[in-house]
Amino acid sequence: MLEELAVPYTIHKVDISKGEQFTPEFLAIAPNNKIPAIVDPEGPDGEPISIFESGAILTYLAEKFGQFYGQSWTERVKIDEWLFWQVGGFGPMLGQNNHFTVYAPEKVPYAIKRFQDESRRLYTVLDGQLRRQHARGQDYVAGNGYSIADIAIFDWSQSAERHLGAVEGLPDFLSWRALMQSRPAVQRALAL
Ligand SMILES: N[C@@H](CCC(=O)N[C@@H](CS)C(=O)NCC(=O)O)C(=O)O
Repeated sequence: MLEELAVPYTIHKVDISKGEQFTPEFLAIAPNNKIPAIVDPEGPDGEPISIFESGAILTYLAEKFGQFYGQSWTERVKIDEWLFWQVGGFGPMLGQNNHFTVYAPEKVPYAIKRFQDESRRLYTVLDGQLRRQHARGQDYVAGNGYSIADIAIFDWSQSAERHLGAVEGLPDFLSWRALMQSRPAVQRALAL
């Protein structure tokens, strides 16, 4: 999002494998001890503001800079649907998929199947939405252009092969992901 906006920013690495998300300094801005979080020294009314939760960060930046959040109330509602879908479903379910298939010290077949099935369902829902968007001449997930919904969904989708095994039967998803990967700002961000 920051690369797309072309605004200046400084990255502070928080190494969650070393527990740095539990330091008092980080908890002061992110009480849920999860990345990402930001501090904007020029927040509302010129005062600094800290923000945690990726959806809140994206809507804040979209509103502050007036970009990637549609042109009408209706369009914003459509973008919100897919932004909330990501933060409430896609992200958490793929996270649980990763946890039980990759990190869990004990292999629990029920949990692995549960979250792999749910991942497949969510990717299929996303593929269907993109098919509807493509049918109305739109390349992106929601509304009438590139938005914070695409930005939110893209990062997890980079690991679709790991979540699903084989990415097959999702043609509209794959063409959208390739389009996202071709964006210069996305390439710059990934290179970081
Ligand atoms: N709902 C949060 C989820 C963020 C999240 O899951 N962050 C993970 C890394 S991808 C994390 O910081 N985990 C550290 C921990 O759980 O202690 C958001 O969208 O910002």
